[in-house]
Amino acid sequence: MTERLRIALQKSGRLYEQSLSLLERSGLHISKSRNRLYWRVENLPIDILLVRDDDIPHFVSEGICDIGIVGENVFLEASYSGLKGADLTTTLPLGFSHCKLQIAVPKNIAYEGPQSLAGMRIATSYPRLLEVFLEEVGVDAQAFEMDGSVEVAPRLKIAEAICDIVATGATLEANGLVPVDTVLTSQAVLIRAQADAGADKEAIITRLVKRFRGVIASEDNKYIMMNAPATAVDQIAALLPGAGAPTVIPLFGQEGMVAIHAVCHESVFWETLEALQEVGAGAILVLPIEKMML
Ligand code: PRT
Ligand code: ZN
Repeated sequence: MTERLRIALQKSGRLYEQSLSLLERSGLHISKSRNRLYWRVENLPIDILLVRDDDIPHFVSEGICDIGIVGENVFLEASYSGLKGADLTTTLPLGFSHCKLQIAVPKNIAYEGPQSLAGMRIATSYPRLLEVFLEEVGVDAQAFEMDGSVEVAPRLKIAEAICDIVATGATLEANGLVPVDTVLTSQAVLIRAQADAGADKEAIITRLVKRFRGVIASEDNKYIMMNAPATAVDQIAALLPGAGAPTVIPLFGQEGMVAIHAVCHESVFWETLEALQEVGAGAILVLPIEKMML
């Protein structure tokens, strides 16, 4: 019997919905029992464990799960802090939950580079990542660990600066703080142990990673079609964002006119469509791509 692969997912929170959606769009039929700890995949030998995101690196390191989806920030902090079991590695960046781990100081502080942090206490939930950063820039400052509400630390005089996750920047602004340095740029990643998981599990991991890549690629890619005079093909090909050689097909009954089809590997903006129209393209359609196998 094939050994079942175990995936660790965040139980609830910022990663949950997109992690689940990635699995479902990769063709996993998940039987979502009321028990929100453990779900079974019906059509593949996979089980899903729903846990707090901070537990995910530890579960994978200790072999309770084979792979996991977690923010790179949490993965690296856990790795730097020392894992009890196997060393881990990132297999694939997943393209969601983008954020930055940034150092921020009160607006009124004159910041002239990392040396301005010398002697400061910096509140953070990521002390190891902060210490590595401080070491790299050669600044002697103290990481002060807090579990949450890091952004209030300067106001409460607990610390002079903070090092926290920033997405839109609204939390910093609401607390009179400005970002001054970036410790890490992060997104959700797929993690696994560096060691071989055995033939059965390796085969299913390889299949999953291939499907994940396909789902991620299909999000960034669009299929574009239009009609145009044959004389405009070169100009049109040059305008298509991130497209390979387009397919050019003669239009029946319309001398000198062709249909042009292409897959664009980047976003297609309105400005591109306007530019295409200016060089003679008409009936332009931009379609989403449901699946890709690269
Ligand atoms: O309960 P559990 O422990 O599983 O979840 P959690 O509360 O520890 O984590 P969660 O769900 O908040 O975040 C999971 C992951 O999402 C993080 O580890 C990051 O990789 C990623 N992520 C993306 C974020 C944010 N965006 C984010 N904005 N994590 C946290 N924030 C917080 C940040 O701490 C700060 O308080 O949002 C605030 C800043 O947001 P802006 O938009 O005001 O800048
Ligand atoms: Zn957490």
